[in-house]
Parts: sequence; C-alpha cells; structure tokens
Amino acid sequence: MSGNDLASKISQAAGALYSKMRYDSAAEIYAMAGVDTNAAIEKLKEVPVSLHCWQGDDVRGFDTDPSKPLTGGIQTTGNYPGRARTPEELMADYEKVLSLCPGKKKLNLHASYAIFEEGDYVDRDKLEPKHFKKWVDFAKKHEIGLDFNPTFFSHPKMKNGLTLSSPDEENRKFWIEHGKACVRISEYFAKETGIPCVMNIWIGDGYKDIPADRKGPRDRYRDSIEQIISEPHDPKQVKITVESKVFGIGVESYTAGSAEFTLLFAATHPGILPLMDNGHYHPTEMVSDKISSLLCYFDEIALHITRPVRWDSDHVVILDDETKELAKEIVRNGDSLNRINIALDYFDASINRIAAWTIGFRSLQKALLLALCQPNEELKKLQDTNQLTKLMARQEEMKIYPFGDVWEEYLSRCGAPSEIDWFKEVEKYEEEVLSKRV
Ligand code: RNT
Ligand code: ZN
Repeated sequence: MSGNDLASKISQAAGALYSKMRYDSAAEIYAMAGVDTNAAIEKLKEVPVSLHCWQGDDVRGFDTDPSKPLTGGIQTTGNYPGRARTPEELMADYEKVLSLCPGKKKLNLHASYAIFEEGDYVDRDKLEPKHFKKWVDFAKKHEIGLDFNPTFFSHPKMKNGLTLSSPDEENRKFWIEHGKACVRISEYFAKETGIPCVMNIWIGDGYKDIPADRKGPRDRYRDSIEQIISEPHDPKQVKITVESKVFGIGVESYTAGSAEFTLLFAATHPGILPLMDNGHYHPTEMVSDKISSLLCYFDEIALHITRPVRWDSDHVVILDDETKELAKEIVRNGDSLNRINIALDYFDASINRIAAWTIGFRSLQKALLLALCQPNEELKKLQDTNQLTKLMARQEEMKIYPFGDVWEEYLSRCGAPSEIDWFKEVEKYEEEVLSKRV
C-alpha cells in the first residue's frame, strides 16, 4: 500500500468514527426529547417514493417529435445542456440519480415514454405492454415498482386543446382508448414487478377565456373516465387516481378537471383515489391542510409533491416549510404512511437535470425523516389537553435539534453519498457524460 493510499484509508476511518460519534450524540439528544431516531431511520427506509422520469428530458417523451412544444397547459423553461434524448440516455441518467438518493423508490412513467422497435410505431390508442418491456426490465434490474400515467398532452390529436372532454366524439374516443390501453399496461407493470401500479389520470382540457358551457365538458370527462376504468383490472394491483388542477397556461379561466370534479369523482367511484398536486391550488391554499380531510373519507390517497412559485411552476422540491408540513401530515395520523401514495412531480430545464432530480428527491426524504423525528404523540397530547403555549414552544425547540447528523446516518445506512459528496458526483457526470451530448 502506498503512503497516499494509507493516508486516505486512515482519513476515511477517522471520518467514519467522527460521523458515528456525531450520530450517537444526536440520537441521545433526540432521545431526551422522546424521539427514537433509529426507529425513524428504519421506518423511512421502507417508504416508497415514486420518482418521475420526466425531469430528465423536459417532459418530451419518445413517441412524438421531441422538438414539438410541451402542451396541455404545462411548460418547462430553460435550456441547460445535457438533456436526455433517447431511452438509453434517460435510463443512464435515472440510474445515476438512483445511486445518489437514499430510500425506497418507484419509477413513475408517462405513456409518451413508450419505446418502439424499428417499424413498431403505434399511436397512443394502440399502445401495448411490449412497448414498455424495456422499462420493466429496467425496473426489475433496480428492484423497484412502476407507476404509470396516460399522456393526454403534447400530441397532434389534442383537438382545440381538448382530449377526454372533447365534444368531437371521434376524438374523445381516441383518448378513451388511450386510457384503456394504459390500464392494461399498468396491470402488466404490477404483474411483472409484483408491486401495485398507481395509474394517474390528468388532463389539461380547459378554456383560456370564459366558457359558455361549463357542464358539458365535465359531463363528457366523467363519461370518459368511467369508460376507462371499466377496462377490467384488479383495483388492488392497479390503483387509478384522478388529479385535479385549477388552471394551466392558456387555460386560465376554466379546467374540466377541477378540484371538486376530481374529488367527487373519486368519492363516488369505488376504488378510485383522489390525487392532489400541491401546485394545483390557489397560492394560499395548502395541501398539507387537505390531506387529513381526504384521509377521513378515503382508504388511500395519492400526492404529487412539487414546488409552486407564485403559480404551478413545477420548481424543484426543496426543504421548505410546505414540504416539511406535507411530510408531517404524511407520517402522522396513525397508519397514513401506508395509505398515501407519494410521488414527485417537477421539471426544471434551467439547471443540471441530474442535480434537479436529486435535490428534489433528497429534499422530500429529509422532510420525511424530519417529520419522523418529531415527538408526534406528545405534541398531539399537548393539543388535546389545550396546552397550546407549550405546543408552540416544543415545536420551535425541535427545529434546532441536530437533524443533519441523523440525516447523514440515514444516508450511510442506505449507501447513499453524504451531503457534502453527492454534488461532486454530479459535476463528474456532467463533465464525462452530459457535456458530450451536443
Ligand atoms: C400537470 C400535472 C401532471 C403533470 C405530469 C407530467 O400540471 O401536474 O401531473 O405534471 O403528468
Ligand atoms: Zn402533477
């Protein structure tokens, strides 16, 4: 062993010892506050978070001309070099992100990410499981589950911006067939991976200006979803969710799939789950305050966690107040962790996409661990016994506990790079891989 190797071994061992001392001390401090950090870490390891594929290529997909603009009221901004242009590049990038993130993952795919062999192209209404076989192989290789989304946007058959609510029956039929094909593909995902698949329905259908008929599109949307969910499936294996939205770019005045519409649809159709995306409400409305209401009525619900900046901008998730509050609501309420299907949904094309993906995933993991490291039972008791002054004091006290050391211990137990190391790997990947994509 050379002198340099020996020096690096010694410094690594010293580093590990130092981290252990820091964790032991943090665990002791938390224990005095009634928190078992070890239990928190072990619990979080088992919580699946669905990581979307679409951060890697600015939501372009592979089934239509990728130079076409993103439609359906959503938009990516920025032109950072290195976007994944092929399935191989997207998988390689996704794999890099997996290696940088702790915790249990699921891969969230859109139908537009179908992979066609030479001469194998079909339109969205004719998609089959075989067009996703490579993704199934990818999921199996990484031992992760798959979630799915029919893609009701960025496609020439969106007529006047409408899909499932279209008054053109032939057009609407095309999109219903797409939805049904996606139910079959979701069932295939669940069978192949042995893990249930969440299939989310979201449409951007709506109007820029004041419509004359608000009910017609909603009646048609309702009928369309009913036809889609009539496709035979096992609701335990394919969990169908409906996502609401308040407005989109170019559809500012009216969206068919409003909050009331989707929530009531889910409430009146057994087995259908509501999905809340925290970018899809008025800026002062907080999804963290809505989760518990849903849990009063639904066995299971689903979330898209994002970061709206003034509007549904889909900024990268960071460890901000609302993300922390969402995480608290996810881990509290008894068994809610098992009843909430957690997914991420953001897309930023203005910064390194591997970093964007990773920061979002790691931030949510931090928020969840932080939430698990609160004396939740005690805080609830303070509320129930009306000790509200003490409740505020205790909550503020918990904010300055040595969470960073618990987080580092979690990273190390998951084999994920430490907070001070992961970004170096992104820089290296950018230099060796992304910068060569011209
Ligand atoms: C759009 C919705 C939807 C999409 C993805 C790509 O506002 O949030 O979930 O972001 O399906
Ligand atoms: Zn969403």
